Amino acid sequence: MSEELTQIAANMVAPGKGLLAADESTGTLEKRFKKLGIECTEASRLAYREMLFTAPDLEKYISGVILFDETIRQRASDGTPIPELLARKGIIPGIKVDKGLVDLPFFPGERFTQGLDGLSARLDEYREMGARFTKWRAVIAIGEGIPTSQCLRANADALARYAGLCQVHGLVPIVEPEVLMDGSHDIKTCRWATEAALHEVFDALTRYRISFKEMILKPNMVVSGTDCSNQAPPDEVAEMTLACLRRTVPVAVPGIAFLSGGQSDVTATANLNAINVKAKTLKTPWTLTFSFSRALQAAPMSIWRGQAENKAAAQQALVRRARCNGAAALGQYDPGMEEA
Ligand code: 5MM
Repeated sequence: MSEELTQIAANMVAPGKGLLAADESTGTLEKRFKKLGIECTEASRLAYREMLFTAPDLEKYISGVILFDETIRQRASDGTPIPELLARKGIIPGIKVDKGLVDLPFFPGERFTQGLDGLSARLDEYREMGARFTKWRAVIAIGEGIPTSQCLRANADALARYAGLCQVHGLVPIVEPEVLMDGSHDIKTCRWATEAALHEVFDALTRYRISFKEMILKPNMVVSGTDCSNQAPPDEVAEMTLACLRRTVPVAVPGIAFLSGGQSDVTATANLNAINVKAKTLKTPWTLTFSFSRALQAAPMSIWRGQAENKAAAQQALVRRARCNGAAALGQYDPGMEEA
């Protein structure tokens, strides 16, 4: 089992490839559809996701797709189960297994992730359906007096217990501690919070005896807060992000796949590229790639708008973003690729 998981983790971060996060819960997808006037029904969610997954050449740049519970149970219009449709293209099916966020009592503004109860049985079911990796997202907010050590520890412990269950059930865990961009804080504050979060996460993973070579880390990039008047350029994002990772992430972790966190799609690509350019000079040990949701889907979703006649153009937009991010994962992105 261990060798199989090590191989799956390596394939998830194959050179020039990354992950498509399509695991929006129904409420999140509904909000995104609503902004574009797209009706949100079980059928429209399936049509949208089938459009994404059947995009020609997607497999050249996308190693795996993170699915939502509803989607992994659905069938494409030709009757093929969605996980099988992906596997036939050489894309590894994955599944989000957390059950969302709840307020942390007595800690205003902080939340923790639920979903450990009954997880063992769900993991067996998902593996049977074809999933080979999983994802659990913890959310850390920056604000006055937060994050607190209690919030960091509660979330890190849950991530570690989730990761252990996945590894014994034959699934590679993606460990996602997301420090949110929301706020007017500067990049140094994000660096501090991200370093504290990652330190706590790897402390918990060590205490719970998690195998580092059988997991993928999905962190935020270290960036300026959304409302900060001084937005750090890609060079500074790369410097701060790598400084933070080098102080916290063990060499045995095979890959780091960043979330986009609300950055624009082109900004996320430029930052990922700068990170990889700098990583080469520092000879960092991990593959540094993407596991984007919004930064891959914003363009195709706004083109598709629920209309079958927009499918081909939406798929082209998705594959363009995937190609640009695949290049950025190698440190070979050029803004000219946006026009190609
Ligand atoms: C797709 O969004 C995922 C969470 O969805 P819910 O909040 O609806 O459960 C999320 O975990 C996502 O995978 C990551 O945050 C990466 O997405 P971005 O948009 O930050 O790249």
